[in-house]
Amino acid sequence: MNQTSTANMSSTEMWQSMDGHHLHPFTNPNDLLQKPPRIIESARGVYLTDSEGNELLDMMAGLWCVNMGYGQQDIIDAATAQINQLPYYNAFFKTSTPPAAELSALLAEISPAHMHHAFFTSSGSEANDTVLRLVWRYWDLLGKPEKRVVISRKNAYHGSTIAASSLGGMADMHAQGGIIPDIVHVDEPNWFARRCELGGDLDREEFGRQVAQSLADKIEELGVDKVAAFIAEPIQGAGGVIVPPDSYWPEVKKICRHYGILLVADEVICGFGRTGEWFGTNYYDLKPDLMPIAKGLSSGYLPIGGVIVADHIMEVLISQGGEFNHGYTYSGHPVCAAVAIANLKLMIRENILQTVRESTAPYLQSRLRELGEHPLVGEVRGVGMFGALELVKDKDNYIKFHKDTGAGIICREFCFENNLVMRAVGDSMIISPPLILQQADIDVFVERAWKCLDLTQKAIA
Ligand code: PXG
Repeated sequence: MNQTSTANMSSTEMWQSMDGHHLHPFTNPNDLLQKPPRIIESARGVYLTDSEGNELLDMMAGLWCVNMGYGQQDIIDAATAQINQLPYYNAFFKTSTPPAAELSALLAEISPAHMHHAFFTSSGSEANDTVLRLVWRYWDLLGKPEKRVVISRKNAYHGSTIAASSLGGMADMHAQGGIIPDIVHVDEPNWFARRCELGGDLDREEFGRQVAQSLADKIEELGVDKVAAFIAEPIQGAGGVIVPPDSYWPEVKKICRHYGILLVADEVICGFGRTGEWFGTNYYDLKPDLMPIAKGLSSGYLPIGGVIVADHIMEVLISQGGEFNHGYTYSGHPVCAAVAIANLKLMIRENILQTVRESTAPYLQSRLRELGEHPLVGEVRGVGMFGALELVKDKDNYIKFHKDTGAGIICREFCFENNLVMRAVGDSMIISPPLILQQADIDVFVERAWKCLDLTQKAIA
């Protein structure tokens, strides 16, 4: 296939022709036969450059990960130095490497006060596979092997391996891959969606308490002796930037405590500054038992993830003895770890969390709310450097578009054409930009976004 000569092709056509051999993630291959992908060739700061020379404002930080932006020389230098020094060695069989050691110590410093250990993986999906093994191992060691069930939420995203996608609550993924046993799902705290279903008033905080209660009800239904853990993203990312009502997390925290089940806070997106804190867990004061991490840990420069483990779990692993039969070739990969260290040190040196909290996020959130005045936008959601604009048919009466309208996808395409990267989740237009975004970039974003909302409105009128 695609044996076409590349002699008279532009560089864009040449890459696109070669890309015909590439099976893309989460993509209908047929769509790419109709319209080949845009080729991204380089990037600096918060802007991407495609093969035609267009400069796109990247309001998604790649895929929720390039938190410190593109082209950070310190991170590039750290990778270069480490690949020269020691490109690979493992952490199995009682060995370690300086970067793996230093990164675990650095993470212990910035993690919540009761967490001092990290297991390393190459991705968030592997981190969540690790979570499942740790949860089961923990209860096993405590002599309660029947505590197996992990409760998650509908529309959660925890990754794409079989275990991670089972933990996730994406119906489309379950339809293709099935779901492994001992994982069940409860409702998500999606106030706007519920309000639209009801077509009217719904008290936000009361709704938050009700959804939290559905977790308690599920534990009672299953029997607490069967339930091992509850896993959730502090703020759902891929599900559509679902910011829970303020009442939700305090109730959930109480329920987990009351029933003595582990709380797993998936920090793959929320971690490393997205809320203006190191972790979403700090933002909501969750005190979790396990925290899967990835993405912003290295600002996406190299693949690395992990699980941060609470002290009381480590104590059980240590005191009960025995090998933890789990690990990946690249657990604690020295070059990836060196990149993560450089990224975290850069975040600390640039005081990025404080800048986000005190200046960038307040400005972003206030300008985002201006976009809420557009007739197509039924709800604006956002916290810190997270945002979502919910496109609706009738904002006064909370009526959504029919799903076949494809309002979100239409808007996303207009954004691309107008040099703006926003992600569409259904009809939610999502942003999760690099933390280094400047006010001038936010102004560019608002101007382009308003234009694309206008174009979308005209296209579907
Ligand atoms: N947990 C959460 C909360 C995530 O968002 C993962 C785990 C899995 O991480 P890896 O590194 O295995 O991909 C994620 C990943 C999207 C999108 O379209 C979101 C993610 C990945 C790919 C696409 O929004 N999140």
